[in-house]
Amino acid sequence: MTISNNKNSGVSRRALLGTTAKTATLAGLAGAAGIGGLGALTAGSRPALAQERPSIEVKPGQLDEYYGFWSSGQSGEVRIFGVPSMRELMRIPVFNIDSATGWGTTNESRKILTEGLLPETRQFLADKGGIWKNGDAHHPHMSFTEGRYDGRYIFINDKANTRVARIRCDVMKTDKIIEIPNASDIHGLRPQKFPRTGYIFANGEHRVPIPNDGRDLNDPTKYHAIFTAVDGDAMKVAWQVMVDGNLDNVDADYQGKYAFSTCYNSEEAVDIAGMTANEQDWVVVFNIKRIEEGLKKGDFKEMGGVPVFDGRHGSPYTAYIPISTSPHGINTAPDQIHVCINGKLSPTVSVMDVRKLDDLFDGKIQPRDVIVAEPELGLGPLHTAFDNRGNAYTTLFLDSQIARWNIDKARRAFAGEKVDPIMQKLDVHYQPGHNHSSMGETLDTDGKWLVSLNKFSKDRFLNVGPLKPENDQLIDISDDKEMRLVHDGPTFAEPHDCIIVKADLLNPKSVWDRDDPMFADTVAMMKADGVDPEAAEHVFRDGNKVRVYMHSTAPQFSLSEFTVQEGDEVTLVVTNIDEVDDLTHGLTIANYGIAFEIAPMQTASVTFKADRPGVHWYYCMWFCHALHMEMRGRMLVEPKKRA
Ligand code: K7E
Ligand code: CUA
Repeated sequence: MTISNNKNSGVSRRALLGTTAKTATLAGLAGAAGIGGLGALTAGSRPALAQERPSIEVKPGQLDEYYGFWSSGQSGEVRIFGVPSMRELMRIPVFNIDSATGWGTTNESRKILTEGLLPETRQFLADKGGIWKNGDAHHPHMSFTEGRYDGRYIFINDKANTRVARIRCDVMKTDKIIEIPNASDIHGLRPQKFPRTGYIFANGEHRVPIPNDGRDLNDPTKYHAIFTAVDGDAMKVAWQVMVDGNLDNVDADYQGKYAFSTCYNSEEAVDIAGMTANEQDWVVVFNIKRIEEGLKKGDFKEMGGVPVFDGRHGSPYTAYIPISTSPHGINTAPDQIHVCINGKLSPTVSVMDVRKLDDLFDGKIQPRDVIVAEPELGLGPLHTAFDNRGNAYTTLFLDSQIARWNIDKARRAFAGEKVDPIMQKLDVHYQPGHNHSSMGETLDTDGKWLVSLNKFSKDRFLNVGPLKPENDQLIDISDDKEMRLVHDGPTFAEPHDCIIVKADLLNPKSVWDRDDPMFADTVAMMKADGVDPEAAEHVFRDGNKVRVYMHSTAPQFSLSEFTVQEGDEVTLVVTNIDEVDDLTHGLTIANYGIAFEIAPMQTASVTFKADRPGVHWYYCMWFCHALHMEMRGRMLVEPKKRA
């Protein structure tokens, strides 16, 4: 835990006055153990604040108040954190390959990784193991019902291989991944907030020819960027819109009428100089109701098997609002009115009033009329978060600061009143990208915590070589007078974004249901073979196809050996019949590249070619019992008779 308060050395007078008596009492009670659980944070220097601000210390045996869902950029996974302790609790493999859980190895995960691929991608991957091995996951967001998190799913983008994934929050596992046709490189992603999710809005960032099959290679005027609405229940593309420029980030309103994306490269250039030549780019607004009507009327072109609307300038389905060149993040405030468009190359945040969008689409006002504030905050504004008191928190990438500002004051200043919307700037370390406040993208925003996801950690941690961790800093925003930096949290490559969700909204299972869809196919196969998962052992041969069934119960696999012939195609199915919280087994087959998790009451399977004769021990790799080392058996692979 690091204490750093650069800009905030002063203890507020109110805090001091208000808590001295309580502090004395509590100090007496807690004795040497520290005051009110904040001993570590205040380190004796600022005991007076301990009573007023929320505690970041979560003592051994205590639970965090919030789940944090962190993306992991080029690591391709999602990580679950506890907030405010900032402890990493779990990793959810999504687009990556995972050695511990067998994601990418098991039949169940490979089905999820392959079923949503486009035919041309499947063909491309045919001689490369059949699945992508990397992803670039930026934007994790939970499903909504009427503007509130509903605990069903987390959705996340893959910029590297143009995919959208869904994670089931009841088991914290990825259950669907689809590749998006026509688009290239899904970046911005947000769920519809109202009436429910509903749509997942996903921005294809880079412009490419459609189809991208070798035509128009060097004719950028024929490249296009594609906005996609995914049906988040079916995990299928509902519709797409072709736009001008590049698409960057996206958000939706609280009314269910509009989605909006930041666009850069209105020049439609292919190099940096060209992309930043214009003074202005834009936000493109998508009129969901009109698009749905257009869908009924058939006012679209079918491309790549999905309906695509022409949303370029002049389209009835979109509106283009000029913004200073290369805006980046876009964030809807929980006041349900204001949308903050972060300037990036401009020191400003442009604030749009969503109530004006109907008039814009009806031609009653001009595009810039929807902008109601444009505070100048500092250099490199990238993303904005919100509290429950009308304040906004904008990351300043170049200034390495968070600017806290008041939306109402920014509106009044824009209207000509002499008022400064900026309340405080807090140094962060260093170069923040996203920030996120507790429940801050929902109607339940609570104004307690803010996480600043900083791209550089430089000198904040022990030196670990040329590649440094990022630094996710926790900031207490509960007091309007003073934001306080309370914790440095190193992370591996590279969380771009996170959400912070009240823990009581989620209640994941500790033991799998036997009828879970995740392994339903495998259980159906088992049934067809007449296998009872509780039974000890079964080996079925069908020509050179062999199906081996066993179960695990600490500290044994029900099969201590099985024999196959070199060249057999072996499907190994393991069911963990330990119906005990936290009693996960795993199965590794030595020198076969096979390892996977089998959590309580889960069935997992793997299919492989037994093309390596010899004795191959399979062993449990999840430490489960005093006799865990003995939890193993032999796969005997008989060599082919050689001439
Ligand atoms: Cu700003 Cu991909 Cu959300 Cu990174 S994006 S920071
Ligand atoms: Cu089962 Cu270790």
